[in-house]
Amino acid sequence: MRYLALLLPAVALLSACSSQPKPAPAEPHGNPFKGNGGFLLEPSHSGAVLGGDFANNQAAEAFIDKMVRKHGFDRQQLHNVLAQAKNLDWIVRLMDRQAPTTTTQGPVGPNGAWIRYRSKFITPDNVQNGVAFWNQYQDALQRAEKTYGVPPEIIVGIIGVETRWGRVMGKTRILDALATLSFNYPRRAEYFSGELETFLLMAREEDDDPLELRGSFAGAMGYGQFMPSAFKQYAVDFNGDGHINLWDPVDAIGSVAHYFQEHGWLTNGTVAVEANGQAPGLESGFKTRYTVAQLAAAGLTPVIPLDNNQQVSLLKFDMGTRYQYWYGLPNFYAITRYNHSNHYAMAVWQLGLAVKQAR
Ligand SMILES: [Ca+2]
Repeated sequence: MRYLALLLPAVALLSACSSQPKPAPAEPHGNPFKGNGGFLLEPSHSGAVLGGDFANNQAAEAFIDKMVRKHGFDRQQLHNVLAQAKNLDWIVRLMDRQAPTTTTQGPVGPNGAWIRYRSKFITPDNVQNGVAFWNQYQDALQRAEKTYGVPPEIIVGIIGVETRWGRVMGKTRILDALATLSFNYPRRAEYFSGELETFLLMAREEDDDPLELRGSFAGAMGYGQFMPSAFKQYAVDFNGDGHINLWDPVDAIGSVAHYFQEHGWLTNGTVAVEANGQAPGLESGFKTRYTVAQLAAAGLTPVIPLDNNQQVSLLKFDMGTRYQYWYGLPNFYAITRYNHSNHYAMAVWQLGLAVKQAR
């Protein structure tokens, strides 16, 4: 259905112009891509120049050309929308600060890095807020587990770490964020212009006003902070109202669960198992692969038995005075598909478990 819908908009726009006797009534927050009595002009007949912050920006012009050619967007409407997009220099500065460098070697630990990270998320207030969310959306969480095989604690953990269950979903206009990163940030322009393309398609399909949607400075949206590409691939209409709305908690619950199902979540599998012992000489992280026997030879034993032939990753968490080692199982890796970070994945899981235990 989704793929079919993506192929149809050009046809839908044409038929909207030719078959409707009257223009659609104006809505107070109308979608600028729909209605308003606009003409679908041949590209060669629309010569208006892009104004606003991205005027004379060649990447923006090329993007508009592509959207007209590939997806049948109305050039004038795209000009109208993108002329209202703001170039936000602070986003470029933030992205540069987060850019990977080749000298990421941190200070010699242990210095408590994991304790500090965990304490941002696993707090009594946060756990209580998670309990309230779980109780309120219990039915949707159970239905998501039944449909996708992903348990409530993982969905609750993700939405908690991402947005504190909808409290912090971002206030940046998505259009401004994605236009800035597409047209004025060459290092990631290819990725972000793909996201902007998908974002505008989403707005058209879902009848959202692209000038109104807000989220993170990188363009992540809603309860689960989906990028537009994640919306396209994994978001679902889980409350059955005919629209996929990332700002609707029930749609977000189904979409997060679907994301995990598609990223290899193993139903009823655990996430990680703590180890007794220390293995300072071994490389660690979610990308590492060891057999349980290899780790036993290095001096680690699991606190609960693991299949000896199982492939695991070795996880190492800085507890301040020592390192805590864990066997990372496939479901730990699945959580890192949401955000490629050992700390992130462990915090999601432990927050979800803390909320579960507090219910
Ligand atoms: Ca929905």
